[in-house]
This record gives sequence, C-alpha cells and structure tokens, in this order.
Amino acid sequence: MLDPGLIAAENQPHYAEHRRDYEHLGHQLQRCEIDIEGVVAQVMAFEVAVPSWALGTGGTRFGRFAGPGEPRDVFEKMEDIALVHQLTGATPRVSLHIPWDEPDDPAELRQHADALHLGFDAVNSNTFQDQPGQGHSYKFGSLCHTDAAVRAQAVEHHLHVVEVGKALGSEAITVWLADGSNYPGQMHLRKSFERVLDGLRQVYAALPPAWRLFTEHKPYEPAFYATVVQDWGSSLLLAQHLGPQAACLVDLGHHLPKTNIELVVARLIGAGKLGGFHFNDSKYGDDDLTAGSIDPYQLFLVFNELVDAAVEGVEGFDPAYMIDQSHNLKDPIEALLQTVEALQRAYAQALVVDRAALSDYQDQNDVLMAEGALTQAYQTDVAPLVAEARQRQGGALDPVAIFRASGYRAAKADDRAAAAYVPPSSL
Ligand code: RM4
Ligand code: MN
Ligand code: MN
Repeated sequence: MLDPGLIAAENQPHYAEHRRDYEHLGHQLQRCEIDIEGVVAQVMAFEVAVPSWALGTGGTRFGRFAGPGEPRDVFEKMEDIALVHQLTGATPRVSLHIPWDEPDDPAELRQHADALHLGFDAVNSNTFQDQPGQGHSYKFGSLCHTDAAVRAQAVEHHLHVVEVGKALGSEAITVWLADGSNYPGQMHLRKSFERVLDGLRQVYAALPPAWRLFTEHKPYEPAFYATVVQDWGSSLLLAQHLGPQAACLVDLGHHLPKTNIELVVARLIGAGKLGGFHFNDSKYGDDDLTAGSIDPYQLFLVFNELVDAAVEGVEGFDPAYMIDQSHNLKDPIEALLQTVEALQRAYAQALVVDRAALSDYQDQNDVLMAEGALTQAYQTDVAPLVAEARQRQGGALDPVAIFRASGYRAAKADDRAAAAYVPPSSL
C-alpha cells in the first residue's frame, strides 16, 4: 500500500487544472439539465471485482514473457489488488480461480483479505484441465462426459469450490465449461447438454440460499467444432432450468466477431437472467485485452443497457461486475488501473444520456436524433468527472502516474526475487 500523502489530490501538480476541467464539465452538463454531482455519486458507487489470475503476466500457448516483481502466490496477488483498490477506490473484491489460487488455509487468506480491506467475489471452478493426482481425465469433457464417474468427479469439484467460497465469504460461483467437441459426430449434441444440466442441478442443490450460480457461455476454444454452452441461448436455458439462484454471465470476449453484445445484454435483462459480466475486449476471439481498448463504443452501448435497466428499476436487476483479462504485454497493475478507468468512463457516459429525449425520438422514429442522443453522451469527455469520483473515494487523480512514481514495482522486484511466479498451468 502507498503513503496516502502521495495520493492526496491536493498534492498533485495538476490539481488546479483538474478543478477547472471539472467545473467546465459541470457547466456543460448543466446545459443538458444533468447535475454533475449526481453522476459523480453514481460513479463513486461503481465496484468491480479483480480476478486473481490477472496479476501475473499472462501469456499464450506460444510463450510468456515474465515481468519483474510478479506476485508469487495468492497472498501477494491480494497485495497488488489492494493497491489497485487504493488507487481507484473501485476494486474491493477478488474473484478466485480454484485450484489456481486455492488457499491451503481459507481462514488465513480471509484474514489477509480483511487486513487489506478486501472481500471475495464469485469463485471460479476449473474442469478444463487435469490436476495432479486426479482420478479421471477431462480430455473428453467434464459435466458433459459420457462416463458417469467423470461427471461425478466434476460435480464433486464444483461442490468443493462452493465450500472454499463459503469459507472465504463469497456468495457466487461462476461455471465456465470447456466441454465440447472438435469434430462432427464426436459428441451427441443434445444429450451432452442434458448431462451438463443434470450436473449443474446437483451443484445448484448445494448452493447456500444467498448464493448465485453464473453460467458463462463461450462460442469456441478449446472446443473447435461444438461447445456445449456456446451461446447466450444455451446459457439462458441452463439458468432457467436451474432456478432463481442461477443467472447468465456475459464475458465480453466470448462472442463471435460483430455480435451485437448490447442486444444480448438487453435480452438477458428482459429475461431477468443477467447475472454479471467478465469485462475485457477483443478483436477476433477470446483475446482478454483491456476493456474498451478495441471497441469503446460497444462498451458504452453495453453500459447504456445497464443504466437503462437501472433507471427503469427492472425487478431483480443486480449484475455482478468482474474483470477477466490476461495482461501479456502491459504491467498487470497498470492494465487494471486503465481497465477500471475505461469501465467508469463508459458508465459515466451512459449516465449522461438524455433518456427522456432518447425515448421521445424512438417513439417518433426520429432515427438521426435518437442515435445522436447516444453519440452526444459518448462524445462527452467525462474524464474530469471520473477523476473527481475516484479522488473522492480516496483514490488517485492519475492512478498510473502515481503508480509509476511510487516505485512499487521496483520494490516488489527486489522483495519477490526469491521465488518465481508460477503461472496457471494453461499457459
Ligand atoms: C475462460 C473463461 C473463464 C476464465 C477462464 C480462465 O475463457 O473466460 O471465465 O475463468 O477462461
Ligand atoms: Mn471469462
Ligand atoms: Mn475467456
């Protein structure tokens, strides 16, 4: 954690300029009858969970280029997440991957989290790899497998993940299944789905009452021909069959190029089954790039649907926000600081949409003005508002600048020299 004096807004060289920019934006928004203070308050309340697997440098199946001072275990990953939270005021929870970051002693990790003022968000299961000592292989699937013993082992793993989550204070499990096939004929398309549903029913039955179960779809990879939970329709079927505690998770990178993701989001909200997000961005596939780096307009349009549902007070609308990224080239802490800013920016832009005007234009079929209501908000430079919200939350006006000036990474490169970071075995 950094010295609060280093972060304090009034100690920053550009503080006076920031105040002027913020006031100017306030006047600009006032002309559209938007109160900047109300928007700031909502941005301040925005929270997003950080995945434990995003703190080490990522990689691809072709290689991984390690950075200095990577966290060597989940305790050190939590330290880095606490720093992201200190600088942004927006990341108070961690989403753990089991077994990649499974603690030997969950109570000890929970204490560590308490000391860092962090909590735990959804826990993530992993039946896409075989673990050492495991009785059965997932080579041909887990919950969809033709062999009941493999399916039972996969159910058992999920029950274990729920137990770990309970000990940590999580209240949700995210299930992403790699299950699928590479060739036509390899897998019975209908029956494999039935088997997955049957397994998830057993997991669902073990959920504590306050818990939610998120089903996460993905079109392909590692299965290249047919993935069992390949699209939002399959995910919705699962969530609807399972019951009220189940809902769908939308990973922004899990769509084929040009898919209208905001429409997917709108459908799931309409069905009362939007459980949450894995934020990231992509150009071609599940690239896990920084949110908003490739298509910031799409990110805005997704947030526009979220704000629309919140303003309308859609019943049961309460999505969980999580990041799911792999930082192969950027410093992971810097990439996360940038991600939080991109999310808050898209959210703030969605908050300044003139919804009454938009609704009128839609009713009148005034295409140009309806589109303009969105682009006007999207083109508003909300950066001063986001910075103001961040510093009122105790965060930094310019998180990356403070991080770079702090020497944190260099200090960790010394402290953490003794043992190397062990990347997830998928890399
Ligand atoms: C998957 C999916 C899951 C994530 C794994 C590592 O593609 O996005 O959410 O846990 O990758
Ligand atoms: Mn994901
Ligand atoms: Mn993914």
